[in-house]
Amino acid sequence: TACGDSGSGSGSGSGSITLGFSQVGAESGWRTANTKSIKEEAAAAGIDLKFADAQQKQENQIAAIRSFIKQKVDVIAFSPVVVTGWDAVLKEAKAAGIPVVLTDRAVDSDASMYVTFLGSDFVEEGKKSGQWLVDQYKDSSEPVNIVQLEGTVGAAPAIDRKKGFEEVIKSKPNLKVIASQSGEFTRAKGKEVMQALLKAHKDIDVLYAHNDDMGLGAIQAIEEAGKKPGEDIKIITVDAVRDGMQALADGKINFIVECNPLLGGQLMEIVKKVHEDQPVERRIVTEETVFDQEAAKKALPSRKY
Ligand code: GYE
Repeated sequence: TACGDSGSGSGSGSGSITLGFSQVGAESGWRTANTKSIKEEAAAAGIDLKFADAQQKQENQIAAIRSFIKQKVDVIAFSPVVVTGWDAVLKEAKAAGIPVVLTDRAVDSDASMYVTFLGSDFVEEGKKSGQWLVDQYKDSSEPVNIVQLEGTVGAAPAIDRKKGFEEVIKSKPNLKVIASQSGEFTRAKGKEVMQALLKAHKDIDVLYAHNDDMGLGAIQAIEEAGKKPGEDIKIITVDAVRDGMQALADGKINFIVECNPLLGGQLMEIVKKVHEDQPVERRIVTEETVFDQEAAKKALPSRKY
C-alpha cells in the first residue's frame, strides 16, 4: 500500500480508498451531469465516496474540506467555486498528508498545493465562441452589439471564457460587447439579467452566455419580449448539455462550445494512482468539440446528458 505523503489516511478500514469530494452545487445541467458521473464512477471503481454539495458557497467548501481532513480520508478532490482564497485550507490538507486533486475549475494557489488539475481549457472555449462570431460577420463592418452573460463572479470558467472570447473578437472592431453581467450560471438569473438587458438596450444583435442554462433562461426573456431567439438575437453558449442541444437543434441557439462534465472516470483513475503513490500528469485537459445547428440534430439522439 501507499506510504509517505499520500498514504496517511485511515480509509474505510476495508482496504478501499476513501475520497472526499466537495462539489460546487447543483446550479446547472452541466453540474448535475458532473455529479452523476462522479458518483457512478466512484461506485464502479469501488471507491468509498464522501460527497458534499456546497450550494455555490466557498465557505461551505472550506468547511467540507476541513471535515474530510478530520475524517482522515485518503484523497480530497474538489471543484473550487471561485479561484481565490484556498491557500489556508490547502495548507491544512498538505500538513495532514492528504493529497488534493482539483477537478473542473482552477485555483490561484501555488501548484505545489495540489497533485493535479483535471478539467477543460476555458480560455480555449471562449476563443472558440469568439471565432464563430468573427466567422459569422467576416464580410460585414456594420456594428454588432453583443451582450454577455457571465458565470459565477470569480469562477475560473467565467474569467477565462470572457477572456478568450474578448481576445478573439477584438480582431474585428465592429464586434462590440455593449453589456456584460453575471447570471451566476443559473437559468433563473440568466432570465432575470436578460430581461433587464433587453429593457436597457433596444439593439442587441448577439448574446454570448457562459453556459447553456443562462442561455436557456435568456431565451425565455427574449421570447417574452416578442423577439425570436436565434434569429433576431443570435445566441452562443457553452456546455452542450441536452437542453442546450435541443434548443440548438430547434434553431433558438446558434452555436454551442462543448464542455465535458463526464470527469468521473478520469478522476477515479487519478485517485487510485495518487493513493498508490504513482506519478500523475500535473494538468489533464478534457477533449471537447463544438456544435452548430446541424451537428446538434445529429448528436442529440445519442447525447448522454
Ligand atoms: O460550464 C457551468 C457550471 O465549471 C465548467 O460550471 C463548469 C461550469 C459549467 O455551472 O454550467
